[in-house]
Amino acid sequence: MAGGIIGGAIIFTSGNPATNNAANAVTGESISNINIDATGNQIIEISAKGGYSPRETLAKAGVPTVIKIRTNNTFDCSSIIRIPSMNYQTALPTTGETSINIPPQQKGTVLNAFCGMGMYRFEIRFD
Ligand SMILES: [Cu+2]
Repeated sequence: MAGGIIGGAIIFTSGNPATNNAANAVTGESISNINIDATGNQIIEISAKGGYSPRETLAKAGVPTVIKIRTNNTFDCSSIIRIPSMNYQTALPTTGETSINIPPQQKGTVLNAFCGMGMYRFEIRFD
């Protein structure tokens, strides 16, 4: 038997694995953490556990946006989210989903979010 996936690891062949624009090495499909819901909201999914993933998201400017943050047995400080430019801070549930509504952003805006202590972060670029 040649090749295959060992231990279920996904290896990215191109791009920065921290971004939402990486390609799946097996299927070649692009992986995106953005969906548009029935009402036209842009939904951005971020997971929080020992940091945030993906750390960089390229999103659409000018549309109402919801950041959905998923926790799953998250006991570290990434369970506290701060978005200083929006004066936003919240404590996420240990396991669950938290939605943060973001008004339409201007092209070029970069939204930075941090953990409670400021050591983990993620950013969303609106273009
Ligand atoms: Cu922290």
